[in-house]
Amino acid sequence: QRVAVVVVGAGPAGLTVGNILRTAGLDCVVLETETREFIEQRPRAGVIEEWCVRGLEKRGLADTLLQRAQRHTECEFRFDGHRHRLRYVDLTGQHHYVYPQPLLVTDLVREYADVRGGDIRFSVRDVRLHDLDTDRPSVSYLCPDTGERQVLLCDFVAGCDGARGVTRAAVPPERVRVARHDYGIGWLALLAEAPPSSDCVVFGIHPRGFAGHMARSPEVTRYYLEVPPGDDPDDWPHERVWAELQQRLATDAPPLTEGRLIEKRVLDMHNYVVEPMVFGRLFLAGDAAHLTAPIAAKGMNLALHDAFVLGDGLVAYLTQGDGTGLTTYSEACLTRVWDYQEFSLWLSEIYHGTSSGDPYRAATTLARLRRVFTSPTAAVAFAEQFLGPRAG
Ligand code: RFL
Repeated sequence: QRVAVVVVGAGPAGLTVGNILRTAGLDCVVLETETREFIEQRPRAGVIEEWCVRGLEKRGLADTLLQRAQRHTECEFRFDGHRHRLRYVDLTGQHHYVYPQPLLVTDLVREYADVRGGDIRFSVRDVRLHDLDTDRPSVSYLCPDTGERQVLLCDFVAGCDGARGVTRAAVPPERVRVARHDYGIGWLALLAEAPPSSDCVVFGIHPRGFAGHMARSPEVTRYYLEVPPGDDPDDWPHERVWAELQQRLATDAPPLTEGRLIEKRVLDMHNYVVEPMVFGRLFLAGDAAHLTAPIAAKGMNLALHDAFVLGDGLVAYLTQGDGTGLTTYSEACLTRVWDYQEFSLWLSEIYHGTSSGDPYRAATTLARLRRVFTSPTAAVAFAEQFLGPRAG
């Protein structure tokens, strides 16, 4: 079988590329190792920036999101036992949308497969990429029903298979530079069956470690606790989790509303960036090309930015022979990727400096944080990075 583009991975990046290609009437196949049910329920991101929502809207992909997402206009830092609110909407005119990633994936799958008639193959096994540095690349995989190897000939491959996929590994090591950063800390990522305990995102900066509170829906709240990297989630039973959250987020605010923990996993916080994001006919997008630990809630936003640039670039080339978008793809994406990487690093020091055990780092962290609440210029600088580029 021959198609214009094979998209590997049905996450936010791959599904957005697929949708953009289908709108232009181009043939593509999306390959996904998991089932549809699984990807429509996998909990992850929730915070989407305004420019990103506008990008989805422009491509006809935000109807349900705009009906159902919550709009957030401020955030709260808790330190020194007090609450400090930052109304970022007043500083930037922008707000955050909160819309759980599984809902966005559900919308994107439905639009791609059920509305735009796109070809998507779930539960595929052993995906392999071939002849990427020729103009006749191909992708093969084992069919889940028959176990036979299927081959898809194509013009381009979009590598959108996330941090643990295979496409990044198909690039010869001498053709890329991989820059890595390990924060040396872990986060216990939790989902609680409990209504949010605040009307906005809350960051607890505490000598015992960072704690975060993020609404996901009226019934479900995401929490984070800084823990030693590699900690075992089983060492964090219900009582210990809630005692630690109550302590690290304690102020004059009412105690947190507790609930059953429906997800509990330890993330070892690290970042990487692959440069360039292109090898021959393979274009990497999203977490396959760069990872940002969820410190600043940027990963899915970057994945969608890549997808917009890549989808538009592929359409321009395949329908009009205009290769500009593909030639500048890597550079256009990496500028934003590095900007967000730097902000994550900056924010990480605020979150984790106080609990580092180093009194010098702890005191400079608090100085940095106080500056955001005493200098209007510092507040605007923070808000601009936190919200991302102005929506066009
Ligand atoms: P995904 O979402 O990982 O999708 C990749 C897809 O590829 C499939 N796959 C394969 N398919 C075919 N062949 C193979 N060999 C394959 N190997 C894997 C996978 O099953 C999957 O379906 O990557 P994509 O599209 O690049 O999207 C990236 C985002 O998912 C990620 O950056 C965000 O979840 C990061 N993130 C957040 N980002 C935000 O912008 N805002 C947030 O609030 C936010 N919160 C988070 C987060 C990530 C978290 N975790 C779990 C690390 C919170 C958490 C806890």
